[in-house]
Amino acid sequence: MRKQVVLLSMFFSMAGFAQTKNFVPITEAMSDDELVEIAAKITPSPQQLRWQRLELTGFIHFGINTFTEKEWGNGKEDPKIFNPSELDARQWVGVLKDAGIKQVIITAKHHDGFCLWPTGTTQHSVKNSPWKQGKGDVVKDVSDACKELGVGFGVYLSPWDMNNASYGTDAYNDFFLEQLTELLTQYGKVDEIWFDGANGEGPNGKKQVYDFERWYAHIRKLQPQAVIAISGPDVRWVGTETGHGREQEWSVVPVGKKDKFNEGSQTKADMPPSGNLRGQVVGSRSQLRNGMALKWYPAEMDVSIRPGWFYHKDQDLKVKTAEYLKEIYFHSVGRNGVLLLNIPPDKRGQITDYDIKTLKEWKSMLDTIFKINLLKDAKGIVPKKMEKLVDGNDQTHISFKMKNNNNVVEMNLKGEKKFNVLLLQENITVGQRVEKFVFEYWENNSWKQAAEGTTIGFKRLLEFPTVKTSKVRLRIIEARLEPTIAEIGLYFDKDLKN
Ligand code: FUL
Repeated sequence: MRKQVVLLSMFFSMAGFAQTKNFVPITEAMSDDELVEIAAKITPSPQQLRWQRLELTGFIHFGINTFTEKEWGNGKEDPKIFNPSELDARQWVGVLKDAGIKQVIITAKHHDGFCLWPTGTTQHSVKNSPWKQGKGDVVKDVSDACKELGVGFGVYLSPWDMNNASYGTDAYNDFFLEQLTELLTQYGKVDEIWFDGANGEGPNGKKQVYDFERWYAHIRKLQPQAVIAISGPDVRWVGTETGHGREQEWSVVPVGKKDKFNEGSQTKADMPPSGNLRGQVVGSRSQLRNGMALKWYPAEMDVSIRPGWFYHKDQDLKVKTAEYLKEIYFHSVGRNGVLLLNIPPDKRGQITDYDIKTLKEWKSMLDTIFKINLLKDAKGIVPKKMEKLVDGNDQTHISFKMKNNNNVVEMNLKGEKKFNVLLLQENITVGQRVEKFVFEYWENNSWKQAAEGTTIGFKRLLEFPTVKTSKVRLRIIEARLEPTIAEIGLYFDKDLKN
């Protein structure tokens, strides 16, 4: 019996289930110190942790808008215009996978209400289009490709539906639940469900009060491993659609207080974030009291590789450059977030060579920068044993006791090295704790500052003017509780202009 208990608890701690607490209610009686400590001990759920570690996820916007070349339809489009000549979902997933993307989300239904799968809930779907004589299923093609290529699979299902006659009435919430049931039972494992925040009028001019709570419970029952994003409880919208996150990005934020910032479509979402989502900082010490609870609610940065979310021929020459995507990577993944990069297929149903070229260049740029960690063979001065910091494992760490001034990592590089990129990671299975740090190098018998920052979180990347030295140190200046540093890396980006 005892053995069983021990084995069980070992299993739970290995699987990351033990001590997982991603939500803690707070009261006014709690002191500031108590709040800070609570915030420092909140950790991601296993679903959130898996999602965070993906770093790069991809969006595919494809649907009726691809054929009208519009960003938003009106729900009155004739399904007959949906007719891709060479739709190849394997190409989509393959191109994204080659770019380093680990999970792909397809717009199963956008605001116009047209469904990319042959749903039984409405006639407004691929089954009434000429594509494959109405026998096609884009959602299946994408989920099959994801499974075949070992990429996560997700669906975007727009709550706003400009086509369905029941929109604006209670019946629509049932209709939507049915659509969810189909998507969550007919395509195997689903890793992410993405609910858009947009809530406009339906065909009868009415707005819908979404029954998010019921939908969430349904998803948890049918696909418990999935994260529910944006108008959902697991993943928070960073507040822009530019792909750039905040320099200070906290994964623990106050939630649950209705205020002017979450009026509208998200008010029904359970525990919406409190305070200004678009604000400079969300979740700093002074903001912890803004809600009814503190919650692990990490940020996602969504952006399209083109100006629009859907394909438009006249944007072929406006595909973002690899150089700009690199900046986005540093400002999303490198700012404690997950990047959701949209790559829209064209009318043929293929990702164009313009997008592919950029993606290839981007991937090769990042691979080149992060190929060699110059600290790999460094010798720890303080602490002497620094292997855990360079073992490539984000769940092994070295912890520091701030109170005893034990807040420094000092390392000797093997000879003089040249670098301009710093990578830091906290072990978020313990919590997010660092509030301020500096990174210094030894030159002319003194320490000089190369970079400084506030939060680290799952991953922090910083660029700075090239430095040449044989000794470096990281000093943690402020933290919510003993920081647990999981990884440190130094790299040289030859293309960095400084
Ligand atoms: C927005 C939508 O209105 C856009 O069309 C797009 O789907 C984007 C990802 O979310 O809110």
